[in-house]
Formats: sequence, C-alpha cells, structure tokens
Amino acid sequence: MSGLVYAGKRAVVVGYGITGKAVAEFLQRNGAVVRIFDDRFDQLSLEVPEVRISAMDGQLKSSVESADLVVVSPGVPRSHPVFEFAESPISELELAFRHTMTPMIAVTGTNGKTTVTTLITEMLTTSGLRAKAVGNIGTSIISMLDEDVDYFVAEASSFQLATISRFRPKVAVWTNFSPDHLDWHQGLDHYRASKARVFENQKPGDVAVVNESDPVVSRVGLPSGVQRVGFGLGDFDFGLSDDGSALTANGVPYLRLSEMVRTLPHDLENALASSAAAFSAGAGLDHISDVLREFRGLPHRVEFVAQIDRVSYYDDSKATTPASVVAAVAGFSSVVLIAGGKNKGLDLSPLASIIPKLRAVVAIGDSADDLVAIFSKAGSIRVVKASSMAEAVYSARDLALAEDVVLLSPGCTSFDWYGSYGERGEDFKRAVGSIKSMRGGE
Ligand code: UMA
Ligand code: ADP
Repeated sequence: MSGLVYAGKRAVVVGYGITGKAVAEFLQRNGAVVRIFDDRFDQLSLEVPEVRISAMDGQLKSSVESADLVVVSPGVPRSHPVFEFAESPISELELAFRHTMTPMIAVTGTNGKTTVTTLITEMLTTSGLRAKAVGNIGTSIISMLDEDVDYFVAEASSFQLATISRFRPKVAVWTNFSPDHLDWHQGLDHYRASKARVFENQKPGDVAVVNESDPVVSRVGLPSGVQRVGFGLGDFDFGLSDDGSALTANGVPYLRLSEMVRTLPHDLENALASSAAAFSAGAGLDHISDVLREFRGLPHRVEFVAQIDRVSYYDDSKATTPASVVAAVAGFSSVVLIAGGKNKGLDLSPLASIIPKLRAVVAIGDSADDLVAIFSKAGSIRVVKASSMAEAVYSARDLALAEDVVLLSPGCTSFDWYGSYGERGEDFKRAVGSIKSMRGGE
C-alpha cells in the first residue's frame, strides 16, 4: 500500500503561475492525479502536457465535480466559474497549513504586509529563532514545507484567506483596512470578511495582533480565549509614549524614535505591528530594537532616490491604493505628486484629502483624467498630464520649489504601462538619474 497522502485522489489546480506550479508539483509528488487549468494556457511556454485546457472550455466543470481536492491560485477572481462549480475550493495557504507542523505567523492588511512580514522575519532571526518569509511576498509556502524552521511568516493576501477552512496561525496580524482589489472580490464586504478570516480558527494560546487605531480592524471579533495584542500610535499594548518620542511595550519605552531611520506615521505603525508579533512569538525587545534601528525600508516603498537642487525624489511605486498614497504624503509638508495608472476598481476621490499638502500633481496612465478631475476641483494647485514617466519626472522637477518632495505614489497598479510596480519604480529612478546626470554635467 502506498504511503503517499494523496494516492488515488484526483485534484484540480486552477492557475499555473508561481502558486499553481508549486501546488501541482506537491500534489503529484504525494500521489495525486492532477489536472491543471489555466485560462491563458496558450501564453505559457509549457513543458507540462496536461496544462492544455482553458477553464472556459467545458472540461472544468466535470473535472471539478469529480475531484477530491480543488486548489485555486490567488489571482483567480471570485467571478471565475471554478467558484460556481467547486463545493469547497481551497487556497495554497490552506493546503500548506494542512501539511506542516511548523507554526505560522500570518500577516494581512491592505497596506504594509510585505514590510511587516520582512520585519517580523528579521526580528525573529536576530533573536536566534529560525524563520522564513513566505506567501504573497513572492515564495509559495507549499514549496518551502521541507525547510527546517521555527516559524513560517506568511504574508497572506485576501485572495488566499478567502478560501481557507482550517488555516490557524499561531500569531495573526491585521495591519489596516481600506478599499482594495474590488476587481477581484465581490464587493467591499467580501474583501473585509476575507481579511478578518485570518483570526477565524485561532484558539486559546494563539495571539491576534490588531491595529486599534484603525476603525475597521479595531472592531474585529476574535474567538474566545485568543490573546488580543493591540498596536497603534497611542496608548496601546504596543504604542507610543505620552510625549510621542518612543515606542512602548505595555507602557515601557523600548526604542526612541530618534534612533530609527524611518519614522513616517505608517513606518511607526509597521514597526509596532512587527514588534507585537515578533515579541509574541518569542523575540526579545533588545533584538527587535536592533532591527528597527537598522531598517531602511524596502525598495519602491517611499524609497529615497536622490536630492537634486534641494528637491528630494522618492519612489513609492508600490502604492497601488489611495490609502497608501495618503500615508506617504502624510510624511511630507510640500509634495509634487506623480500619480495614476490602472485603477483596480477603487474610488480615487479620497485623494482629495491630501490637496493641502500638495504643490502640484502630474497625472499619468489610464486614470490620468480621473485624477485631473479630482485634483483640479479645489482649484488651488497645478495639475498637468504626462504621457511617459520621463515626461512626468521632468514636469515634476519644473513644478517643484526648493525643499519640496517629488513623490511617485501612483495609487493605481502599473499594468497600463508596465509589467510590475518594480519596473515602474525603476523607470522613475532612471528618469531622476538622468536629471541628476544633466545637473552633474553643468
Ligand atoms: N489565471 C487564470 N485565470 C484567471 C487568473 C489567472 O488561469 O482568472 C492564471 C494566469 O494565466 C497565470 C496564473 O493564473 O498563468 C497566475 O496565477 P496568480 O495570478 O495566482 O499568480 P501566481 O504567479 O501564482 O502568484 C501568486 C500571487 N499573485 C496574486 O495574488 C495575483 C503573488 O502575489 C504571490 O507572490 C505568489 O502567488 C506566491 O504566493 C503577487 C500579487 O500581486 C505579488 N499579490 C497581490 C498584491 O500584493 O496586491 C495580492
Ligand atoms: P503590501 O504588501 O500590503 O502591499 P507594502 O509593505 O509592500 O504593503 O507597502 C505597500 C505600499 O503601502 C507602499 O506604498 C508603502 O509605502 C505603503 N504602506 C506600507 N505600510 C503602510 C501602512 N501601515 N499604512 C499605509 N500605507 C502603508
């Protein structure tokens, strides 16, 4: 008799990207007969003969109905027929959880997931614990199950949480909530409910790290007996001292802000969320502080690029929601904002709240006209359009005065002009670099 977990079982995997490939490989290695569906199968350079079926060609329904297990990749939206055909499709996060004894720390939230996941992993590692960052950060969890670590720190998107059933992180973090991904979810309620599921299966002894300053997150209900650890920019379990000069744990200061490299309001929230989670998982406050003292932030997240003629240039290409643009602008006093791209179905009008901090706006990409309408309304700032990143950066330079910040913080995805937010950020940096070299030549 075979000892393989899925021997004799039929599995369907939908989507054949990072997730689908790792899931199919795992299931096949464990004895399952796997059928893979990908709607863009003709665009994949395939060596795997069974990936030749479009989900739309009629075979999905019969395959799903006769399958023992259906695993759906995170990018496959709620409107996809697989959700109609499959009784209980699961995500790779759920599948991975079912096959590991290694405790998980899960990080979800509209913004800050990658930053917090990275910080927690570094805090645990610096404290001598073995930790591996996995999930939405770019590495499928299922491909890492053989790693000998004390913790998996899983960046969990709403897409992955929407289809869990037993997933139970030892420590779960919900950083914040604002509208996002309305092109994937069926409405805002579904998006919010998917995020809240991160706590759903927790039991006594587990820890829920909750943003107490966030009006949605702070209202979340937890299973009884789960320890609630609150964080936020105030008097919370992990918070700020009365004079705002230090991070505190249970009222006791553990790090002065003057020792930190990054201190924008959202940087402090991320620092506190990470501290709360890492501390709950066994990291020491001294090691936590060491990491925060050194942390310079991740690329394309309010990343300092250059200072030219007393104007500072920052790349925040990862900002794909209005909330993340608002957070970035909050850290500066006078900004020339480069914004726009492909909208994810979000209401961009909350951006009007940052007008008092703006010197001017350069609108780019598919959503340029919407942004021009929003920012022109007040009539108090210059708003121009640009048809390439280089043009946008040159216009921004012309509009900026000494001590201003030129900030690329698009509030939209990059998919109108680029393949990823990373490419968009690099293009911005190139354009800034060319201004710098022109100035250098003068
Ligand atoms: N596909 C279909 N039908 C669809 C949609 C997609 O067949 O309706 C197919 C595509 O043709 C493609 C495959 O599915 O071949 C891609 O699958 P995927 O979109 O789920 O992407 P993966 O390559 O598996 O990467 C996913 C995450 N992608 C998404 O959530 C969209 C990656 O997060 C993650 O790093 C990776 O798993 C490992 O966990 C990226 C992301 O953009 C970075 N995440 C969103 C975000 O951060 O905002 C949530
Ligand atoms: P995610 O993985 O959730 O997309 P990232 O850490 O990659 O989060 O940051 C994405 C964007 O959100 C960046 O523009 C970053 O500056 C901004 N951001 C990071 N943390 C926060 C936060 N706590 N609140 C609001 N915006 C944030």
